[in-house]
Amino acid sequence: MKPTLLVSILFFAALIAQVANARTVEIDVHGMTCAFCVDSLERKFGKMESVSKVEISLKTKKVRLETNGTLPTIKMIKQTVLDAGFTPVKITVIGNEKE
Ligand SMILES: [Cu+2]
Repeated sequence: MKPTLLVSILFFAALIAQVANARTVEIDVHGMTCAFCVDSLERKFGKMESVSKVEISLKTKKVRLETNGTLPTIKMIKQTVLDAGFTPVKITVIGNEKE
């Protein structure tokens, strides 16, 4: 087997493993009232390496995170919301989390 082929097989295996670990976490946040609230949360979650996407709706008061693995943990998410000055009311994991 050519080394380049082996590398690409390994690459795809890693990619598939990552996709398999992908999950969406939805957080109902109490206390978000304006664009600045949204901005501060967006920034905090955006800084996290394992978070690939942050979507925040001021209308529904929901934060939706797309993550590449099992991080951040529910505990970390809760703490991040609390640190930003809001209350995480409910956290829902959509996807295949094995925690
Ligand atoms: Cu605000």
